[in-house]
Amino acid sequence: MAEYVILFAGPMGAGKTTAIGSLSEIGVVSTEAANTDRETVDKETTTVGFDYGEIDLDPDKVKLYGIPGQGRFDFMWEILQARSMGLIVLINADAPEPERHVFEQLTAFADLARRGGVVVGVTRYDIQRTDIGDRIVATARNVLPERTVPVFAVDARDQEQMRTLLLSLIADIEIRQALAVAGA
Ligand SMILES: Nc1nc2c(ncn2[C@@H]2O[C@H](COP(=O)(O)OP(=O)(O)OP(=O)(O)O)[C@@H](O)[C@H]2O)c(=O)[nH]1
Ligand SMILES: [Mg+2]
Repeated sequence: MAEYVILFAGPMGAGKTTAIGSLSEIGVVSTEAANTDRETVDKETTTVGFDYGEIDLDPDKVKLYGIPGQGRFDFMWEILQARSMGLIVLINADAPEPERHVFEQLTAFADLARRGGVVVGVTRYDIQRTDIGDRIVATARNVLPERTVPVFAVDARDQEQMRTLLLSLIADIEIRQALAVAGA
């Protein structure tokens, strides 16, 4: 049995809090406050501390942490990054320049992405279907040329889709651990 600590990062409104709510088997601990930046994302609340949830993927136990998308809370990022083994970057397809967010998030969490596993989930694709897939893949290759970064279109509200994303991340972490043990 292994215990994994997974970090959800991404811009405001990408669905980090929603995704942790979809996945968690315990009541999610979240720190939502009124959103005073309705111009960037028009939703009522935003995360100001972090989200926390847990899921058992027999035999493994997974701890899920979500951080705020608003940059001014970025002191939390370093603390949680150091504790994490895998990174899920969520990007909302309906944001302006979604690939810029991919660049910013993968650059901010490059240490974790290199040390652990990493996947990208593109959310809200049903709201705005664009040709951003290629641009997101190209941006991820630019930031992390030594890594293969899987990119999925997901709905953060959908438990099954979020499980698929999480399981692919855990497979990535396990493969890399096995390769490290084998000295590859
Ligand atoms: N239509 C649609 N809505 C989605 C999808 N994924 C997430 N959402 C919605 O988008 C919103 C995302 O909000 P949050 O989960 O608060 O986003 P967040 O990333 O935690 O944002 P901050 O904490 O403010 O950084 C919620 O209203 C979700 O229900 C999707 O694929 N399609
Ligand atoms: Mg949130």
